[in-house]
Amino acid sequence: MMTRMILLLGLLVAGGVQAEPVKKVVIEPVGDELKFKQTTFTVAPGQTVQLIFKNTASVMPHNVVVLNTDSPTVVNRVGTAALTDPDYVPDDPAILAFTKVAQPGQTVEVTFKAPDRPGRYRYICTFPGHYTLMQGTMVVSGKATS
Ligand SMILES: [Cu+2]
Repeated sequence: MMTRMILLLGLLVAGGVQAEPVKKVVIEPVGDELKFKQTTFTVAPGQTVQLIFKNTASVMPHNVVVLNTDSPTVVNRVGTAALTDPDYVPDDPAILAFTKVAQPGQTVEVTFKAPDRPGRYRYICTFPGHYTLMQGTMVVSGKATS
């Protein structure tokens, strides 16, 4: 009993340093449409993000590619380059993080550190033909977690 209490106390102390060290975000598509159901989510500057993409579609493969910008020019550049890339994720310095392509029914995930700079960051699906419609915004705001 005593040991258990000490252990619990230790966990509380360790957990008290950061309120929410990891932000878990779950994203799904809207049926078989070229749309994310979650078109926005908010994280703290520098926060660790665990992004889970559940492909609930019945025929469409999708992925999630998070960019370090909200620029439509960059969205076009990455989306266009993805068309000819074997994995549909081009080598581009604007890509902050990406999941693998999830086939219908598959779940994929990626863990990454959010930018330190508050702002709006676009995420897109780079499966061919999807990026112009399949987009969302990661908002970085508030107090840094570290
Ligand atoms: Cu898609």
